[in-house]
Amino acid sequence: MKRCYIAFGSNQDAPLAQLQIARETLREHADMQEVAASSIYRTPPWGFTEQPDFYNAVIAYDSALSAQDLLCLLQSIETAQHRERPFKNAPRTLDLDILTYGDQQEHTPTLSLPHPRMHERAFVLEPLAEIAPQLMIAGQGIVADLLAGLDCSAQEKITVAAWDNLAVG
Ligand code: PH2
Ligand code: MG
Ligand code: MG
Repeated sequence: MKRCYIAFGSNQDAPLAQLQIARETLREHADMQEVAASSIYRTPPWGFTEQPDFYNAVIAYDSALSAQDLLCLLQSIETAQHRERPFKNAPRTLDLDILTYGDQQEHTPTLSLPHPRMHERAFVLEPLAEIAPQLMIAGQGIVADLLAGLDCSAQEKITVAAWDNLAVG
């Protein structure tokens, strides 16, 4: 089993429900064991800014899949939830990104580990720091230290009963 951290994001078509459905799909998968879930945060769009606020969270899993098979699984969940890719950083029903996969480092056209931009994104690091503040990001540093250099003032941790009450497991 490998410990991995997956970033969840949505800003289209009932984002909170999109995150919840994706989480429940992964909880039902035989090769994925949920270990810890962050709260959900409402975050301003980064990159292409003319779009609605996002809802972001990070969940830790122990996975029996290879990183490549995990990527395929996440893409199949995105597709099932009607993810479209009209342009870079476009609004999306669901984005599931592998942040880290054990201590694996790889850079191929389809998969980069650790995620190459995670260390500069408050919408990733604030939820990640809730569940893994001491996680070391290869080549970048410790999550809590990376977060300390970022402005999180426009992000808001929100209360979502269906999400917060789902016991880990
Ligand atoms: N994802 C992006 C681009 N911009 N901004 C926020 N706030 N949250 C995201 O998940 C996000 C983004 C590309 O994956
Ligand atoms: Mg992304
Ligand atoms: Mg993605």
